[in-house]
Amino acid sequence: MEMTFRWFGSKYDSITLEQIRQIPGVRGVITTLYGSTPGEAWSADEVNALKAEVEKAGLKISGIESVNIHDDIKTGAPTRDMYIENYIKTLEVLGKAGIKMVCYNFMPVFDWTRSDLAKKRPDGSTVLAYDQSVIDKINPETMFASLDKKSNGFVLPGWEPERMARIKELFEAYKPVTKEKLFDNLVYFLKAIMPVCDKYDIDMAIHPDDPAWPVFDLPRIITNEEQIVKMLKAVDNKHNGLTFCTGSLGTNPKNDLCGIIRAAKGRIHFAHVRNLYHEAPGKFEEAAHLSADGSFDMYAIMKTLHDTGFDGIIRPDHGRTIWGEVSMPGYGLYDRALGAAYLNGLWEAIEKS
Ligand SMILES: [Mn+2]
Repeated sequence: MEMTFRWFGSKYDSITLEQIRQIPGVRGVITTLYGSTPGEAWSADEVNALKAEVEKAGLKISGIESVNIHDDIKTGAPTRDMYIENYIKTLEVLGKAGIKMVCYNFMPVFDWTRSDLAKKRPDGSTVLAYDQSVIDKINPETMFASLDKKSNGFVLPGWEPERMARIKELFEAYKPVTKEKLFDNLVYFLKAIMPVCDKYDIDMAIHPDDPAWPVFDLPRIITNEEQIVKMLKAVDNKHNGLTFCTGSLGTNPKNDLCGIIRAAKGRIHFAHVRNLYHEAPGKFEEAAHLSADGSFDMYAIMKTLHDTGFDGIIRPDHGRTIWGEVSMPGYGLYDRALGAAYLNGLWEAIEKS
C-alpha cells in the first residue's frame, strides 16, 4: 500500500509540496497537468517539469488524477479516434516518465455533483453535501453558479468555467447517448489504449460515478458491483482497472463496499478512502474519515483491501474544512492529513494483527 495525497499544482493549490512532505507516511502525490484541456496530447517537457518540481520537494508522482477524456470519446463522435490518438500520446509521455497509474472517469458532462460545498456539521466543521430533493429543483447552470460562489475562489476540478460555458451544447451532444451506448464507447476507448498500457505497464483506474446514480437524466455506467465487473470483463486486461472510491460508490447505501473490493480483486489500482454520513435516501454529507463520524466501517474497508492483496496507491479523499482553513472545498490540508494518519494507523494495526 502506498499512501499518497492529491495535489493540484503550485498555481492552483493552497497547499505546498513541503507541507505534504511532512504528513507521516506520505511520499507520493497524485496530480495532473492543470491547465491542460481534455483531448490534447501532453508534452514531455511539461510532464518532466512537473515531475522535477515534485521530486525536488522529496516526493514522487505516484499517479495522475486525471487524464480527462474528451466528450467526443464518450459520445462516440466521428472525431473520437483523433482524441484517442492524443490520449495514447499522453500515455506514452507518462510511461516514459515512469508514471504508471492513471485515474480517469467516464461521466457525461460533469465530474462529481454536490448540492452544497459548505454544509455545517454539529462540530462546526463544513463539508460537501448532496440532497437529491435540492438537485431535482435546479438545473445544471444554477447548480454551477451556486457551487462557484462557495468555492473560495478556487477552480473546482471537473467544473471549470470554460466547460460550464458550453453546458447546453454538451447536453445536446449526449441526448442520443444511452447507457448502453456510453458503455460501448468506454469499451472502444479501452481496447484502443490497452496496447500502450501494456507497453509501458500503465494501470488505468476508472473512477466510479459520483453520486452513483443518474443526475440530470445523464447516463451513469460505473455505479455498482455488477457494472464494475461488466467493465472489467469487457476488456479483460490487468491494466484495465478501477479506482475504488468509497465516497462515490458509498453514496448508494445498497452498494456493499467490501463486496465490491472482493469482486474487483487484483484490478483495484487506486483507492480513495473516506467516510460519508447517510441522512436519508439520496441525502448524504461527507464526514471525517473516522468510522464513528459517518456511515462506513473504515476498518472493514481497509481490512478487506489488505486481505484481498491490495498493494496499490491509496489516498485520503475529501476532508472537512476545519481549524479555519481556507482551501478548495474538500481539499484542505488539515482534515485530509488526519485522514491519511488514520488510514495509516488502521493499516499498521491490520498488518501486525
Ligand atoms: Mn474519489
